[in-house]
Amino acid sequence: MQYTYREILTQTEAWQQALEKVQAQASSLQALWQDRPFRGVLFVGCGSTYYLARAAAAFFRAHVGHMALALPGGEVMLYPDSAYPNRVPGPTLLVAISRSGTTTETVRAVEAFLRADRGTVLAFTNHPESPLAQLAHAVVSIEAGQEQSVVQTRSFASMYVATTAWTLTLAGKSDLLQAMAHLPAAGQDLLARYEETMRSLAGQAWSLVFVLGSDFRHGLAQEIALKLQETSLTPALAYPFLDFRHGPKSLVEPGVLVVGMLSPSQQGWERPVLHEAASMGAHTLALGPAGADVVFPQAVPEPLQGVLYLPLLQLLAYYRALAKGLNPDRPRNLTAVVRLEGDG
Ligand code: F1P
Repeated sequence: MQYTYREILTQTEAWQQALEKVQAQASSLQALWQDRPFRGVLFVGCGSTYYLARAAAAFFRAHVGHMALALPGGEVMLYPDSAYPNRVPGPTLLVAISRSGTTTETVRAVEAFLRADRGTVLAFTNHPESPLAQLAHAVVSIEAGQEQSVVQTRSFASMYVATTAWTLTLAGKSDLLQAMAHLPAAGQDLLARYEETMRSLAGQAWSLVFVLGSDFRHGLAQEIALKLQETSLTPALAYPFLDFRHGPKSLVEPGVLVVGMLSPSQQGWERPVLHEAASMGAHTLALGPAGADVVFPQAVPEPLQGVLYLPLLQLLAYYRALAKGLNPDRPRNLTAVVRLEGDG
């Protein structure tokens, strides 16, 4: 046992490789984007990598300034006409995200997209020899993100860093790109400073965990909720901060934990949501700006902070599993890859 733990603790090495890989491919990735007048950008993944796709699509909209959608692989496989409408003139860029590069829905969605000649496929994966990598026009593969754990930890973070660096490369934001070099050290520093905080928080029997995050952080919040579900069998739900008030807060009571992935720029709106949850009896954990329970290095600009939320909240799920006598390396009912029958 313990490979999940080791993979969480060493993930900043995979972040570093993600940065190096994107940098090495920068000119070809820019050429791929400039090569065709893409009318649509569609991010696709399954489970964890669907949530990554949602976070990456929001970040892409904000920094490249182009509309972008994220959908689960199964939806694109079954409903292509609503995924990439055939009356939208012009090619679509399909960004396929998959740790294994083998998940049936993602691979079949890409195959159908290519058969219909609807555009270009860019893959982000940890396995360069995978079926997805063979199908794509271009591949960013972060082998250092490969893992033995069934649930995604360093793989997810490595691909998230890669999509972030790719987006900033297309956007020509070299200042932010250069600042990404500080992320691995910042991640290691946070793990050293706050692992114990996560372990003690995980010792409490939470009946339900809310993970709140907005903009690109919402996809990351959904991923953390999934980590808590998969790893520790804890009921967990993710919402954008302000939407939490529109119904979900009715579930708040003592024994509920509310995790807030605060944004420096909008914390003035977000912190009151946490205060309101606390007034209803919830325990809260705030991450990010100065004054939060977990404080990020202020030197890391807000757009780059997304990956910094992951290691500690992955540890929260990991330690919650241990506290419940579960084995994080063998999550109930799960396999590392979902292969559908008749899938070759
Ligand atoms: C995605 C997946 C997720 C699941 C778990 C294991 O596979 O199966 O659906 O939540 O994290 O990975 P992949 O397409 O990213 O390999």
